[in-house]
Amino acid sequence: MEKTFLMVKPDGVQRGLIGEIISRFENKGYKLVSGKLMTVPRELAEQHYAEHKERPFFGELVDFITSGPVFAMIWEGEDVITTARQMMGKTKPSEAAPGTIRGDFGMTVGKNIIHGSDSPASAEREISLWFNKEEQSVYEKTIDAWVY
Ligand code: 3AN
Repeated sequence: MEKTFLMVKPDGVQRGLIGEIISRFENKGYKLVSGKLMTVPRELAEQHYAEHKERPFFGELVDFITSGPVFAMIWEGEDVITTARQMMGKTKPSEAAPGTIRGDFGMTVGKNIIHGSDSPASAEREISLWFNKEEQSVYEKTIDAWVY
């Protein structure tokens, strides 16, 4: 079964949106495999956003993600990588459709509430960057028989 890495960013944590965001993915039928509230070390933030190293907003991005606790998560389910991105909405909240997380709660591109892996390769990379092997262990969820 496919897994993805999702993270409630510091703005989402401060605004009390962790529960709302978890509910959306739980209600859809996905399984929360792991989750932790943590302050992000600068080195981890730089590794996480390595692909944006040359972008003008890289420093701002790292400053923001290390500015307060985030809620890092692993979610599992059929096509969860693509579907979670759809549920998050476009990067720019002004382009994110109503009904999506960014469409409903986001106001700026910098503070856009949530991060989600954008491909199977980045999901694999980000899950192993943020969680050790023990934290990645999956459990049975009986409701799955009614979801699939
Ligand atoms: P997404 O998070 O939707 O995958 P990316 O990968 O294009 O978007 O950008 C990574 C992060 O960089 C975004 N979540 C956003 O917070 C930030 N970002 C993107 N563009 C800008 C920008 N022009 N100014 C400031 N931050 C930006």
